[in-house]
Amino acid sequence: RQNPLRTLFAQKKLALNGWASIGNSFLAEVVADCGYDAVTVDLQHGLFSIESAVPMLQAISTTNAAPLVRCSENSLGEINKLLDAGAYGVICPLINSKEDAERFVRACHYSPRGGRSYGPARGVLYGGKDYFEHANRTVLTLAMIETRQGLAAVEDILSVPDLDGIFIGPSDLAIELGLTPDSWSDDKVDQAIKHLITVSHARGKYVGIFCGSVEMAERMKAYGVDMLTPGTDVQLLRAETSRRIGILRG
Ligand code: 3PY
Ligand code: MG
Repeated sequence: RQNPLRTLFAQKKLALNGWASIGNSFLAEVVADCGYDAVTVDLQHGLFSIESAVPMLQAISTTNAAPLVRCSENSLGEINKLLDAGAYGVICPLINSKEDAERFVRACHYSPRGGRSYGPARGVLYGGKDYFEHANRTVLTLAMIETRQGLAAVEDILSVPDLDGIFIGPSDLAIELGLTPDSWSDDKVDQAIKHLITVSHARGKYVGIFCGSVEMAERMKAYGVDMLTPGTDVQLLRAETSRRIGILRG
């Protein structure tokens, strides 16, 4: 099975990525069924672990959305398990250097491109019997740039051949720039984001970004990012629930 995100990226079409941060398969299925092109199971800030991530990936794979994960850290063991569970792409938080990026992409690829160990338990169910033949070119690798160190080292990070692109974390980036985590519209953050998009696209690498508001998502669409996340499941649930309660109490 091909990675539908790679097809969209090749066609230069914007991919919309849902964010599953509640450790429940039904919730992940609902998010994926909303019409996203991909859904990311978030093991970094989602309050759950691999045992919950597996049924979430199963749920997402009942839809056409590409199943992605954000690993909790740059760890071969965890990344291997998540790929074995059928993830078709990995977003790795806090990539600060070329060495971090190399370590990350090595975990995502079989030899000779990397050091991924063989045992794709569910990967073959989702990816097909020929999983091993195509896994190295199917799995998408996105390094999160969300620190001052990462921002400064982005050209080096982008020089890693097997890295498909970056995923910008605007909240951590804002904190690192001395601002509050919701300062997505601040000029300093905006300038950093524009710079990251320009240098990545100049090197033919993809750019994904997390957006804390619809306004930000529209701005990022106009900036030409390849993939955007319009909020987490929790944020969207809260926003619409609060809106309805507001109307009814109003
Ligand atoms: C950030 O904004 O720092 C993120 O990691 C978004 O997911
Ligand atoms: Mg972050």
